[in-house]
Amino acid sequence: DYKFWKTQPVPSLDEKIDAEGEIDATKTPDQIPDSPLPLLGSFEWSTIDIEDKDQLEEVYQLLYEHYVEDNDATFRFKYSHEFFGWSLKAPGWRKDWHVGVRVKDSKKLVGFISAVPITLKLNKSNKTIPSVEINFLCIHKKLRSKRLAPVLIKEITRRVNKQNIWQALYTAGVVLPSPVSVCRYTHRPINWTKLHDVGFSHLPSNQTKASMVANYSLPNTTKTKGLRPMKYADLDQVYDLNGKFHQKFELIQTFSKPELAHWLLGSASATDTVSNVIKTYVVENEDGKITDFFSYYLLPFTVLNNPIHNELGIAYLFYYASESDGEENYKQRLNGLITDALITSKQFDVDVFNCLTSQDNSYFIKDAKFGSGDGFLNYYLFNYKTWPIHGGIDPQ
Ligand code: YNC
Ligand code: MG
Repeated sequence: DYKFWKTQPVPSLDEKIDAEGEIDATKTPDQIPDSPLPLLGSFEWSTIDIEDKDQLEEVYQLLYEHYVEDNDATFRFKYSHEFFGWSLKAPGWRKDWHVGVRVKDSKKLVGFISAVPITLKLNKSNKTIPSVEINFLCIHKKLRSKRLAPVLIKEITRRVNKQNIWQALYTAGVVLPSPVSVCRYTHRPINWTKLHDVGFSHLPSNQTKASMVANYSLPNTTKTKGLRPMKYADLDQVYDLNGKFHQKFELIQTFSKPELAHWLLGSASATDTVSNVIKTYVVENEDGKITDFFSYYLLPFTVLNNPIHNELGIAYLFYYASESDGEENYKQRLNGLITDALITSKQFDVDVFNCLTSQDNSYFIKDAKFGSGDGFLNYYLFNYKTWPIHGGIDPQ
C-alpha cells in the first residue's frame, strides 16, 4: 500500500492528471535541513569518493553481489568500474551525490544511491526542468525489507534539494506511484547458441537449433555507406542532428555539447581514449555531412549458477537520430542503421542486443528480429506531474 511513496510528491496510482506541473510548493535550499536524517544505531552515512580506487571497488562489489536480477534470479547486472565512471561522472557531477551507508563497526558498505544532473524537457509545454537522474539504489541482501530504501531516497533528495534542484527522473522494474511511461524490453539474439545454453533463449518446438542460428545470422560487414565510429570532431554536427531529431518526442533529455560528448564518446572533452562502454557510429555522406548516428552501451550480465558460462555480453541501444524523412524512407533507413548496429556489436562479444519500446523503435523491432522480453521498465518523475508519455524518454 506504498506507505512510503504515499508521503512523497508523486501522483498516486489512481490519480487523474488534470494539470501539468510541480507537485510540492516551491521551496528554497535554506528551508532544507543541513544534515542527514539519523540512521539506525549500527549504521552510518558515508559519501563515496568514486575517484578513489578502493571506494569504487566497494561500490562495484556491493552491486556485483546485490544489484538488480532478472525475475528468475538467473542473471544479475554486471557494472564495471569504467561503466560507473561513465554513468556517475557526467558533467556537473557531485561527490556528495554518491551516497553510501556503512555498518558502523566493520565499515562495510551495505547501501548506495546516486544522482547525476540532467536537464529534462517537455516538448508539448516547452518546459525545461533542471533535474537529476537517480540510479544504483542498492541494499545488501541481508538488510532487505528493513525500510532502509526510503531513508536513502530521502537523503539523496535532501542533498539534491540543497543544490536547488526539485525534480528527478528514475526508472525501475517495479511498479510504484506512478509511472509517467512504461516500456518493454526487447531482445535480438546475436549468439543464439550461448543464449540457449544459459537459458536466456528457448528452442521453439517447431524449430531446430540450426534453424535458429541461421535465422539470427548476420553479415560480417555493415551496409550503410559512410558508416564509421564517431570522433570528437563530429560533435557539432551530431549535436545539431540530435537536437532536431528529438523535437518530435514528448519528454526528452537535453544536453550541452560537453554532456553529449560525455554520453556518446565517454568523455566530455577531446581525447583519443576509446570507451569500452559506449559505442557511437555516424554516417558521413560524400559532402562530409553527418546524416545519421546511432549508439549503444555495453553492460554484461553475470550468469548465476551456470557450469559453462559466467557472463553474457549485452548491448543496449542508446541514442540515435536520422535526417531522413518520409515515413517509409525513414523506416527503411532506421532498419538499415539498426542492422548495422547489430553487426558492429559482434566485435565486442555481444551475445544479445537489447532495446526498449521507446523512441521510434517500433519501426524496426520486428524486421530486425527483436523479440519481446518479459521485463518492463517504468519511468518516473519526482515532484512533477504530466500526462502519460509515449516514446521519447531516456533509453537507459
Ligand atoms: C525502487 N526500485 O515500494 P512503500 S532502480 C523506489 N525504487 O516503499 P525497504 C522502491 N522505491 O511501497 P528493500 C524500489 N524498490 O512502502 C522498493 N522501493 O511506499 C520501495 N534491490 O523499502 C518500496 N535496485 O528498504 C517500499 O526495501 C520501500 O530492503 C521498501 O530495498 C529496496 O536505482 C531496494 O532493484 C530496491 O537493493 C534497495 O530491494 C532493494 O527491498 C535492492 O524495506 C536490488 O521501498 C537492486 C534494485 C533498484 C534499481 C533505481 C532507481 C531508484 C529510484 C529511487 C527513487 C528516487 C526518487 C527521487 C529522489 C530525488 C529527488 C530530488 C529532487
Ligand atoms: Mg531495507
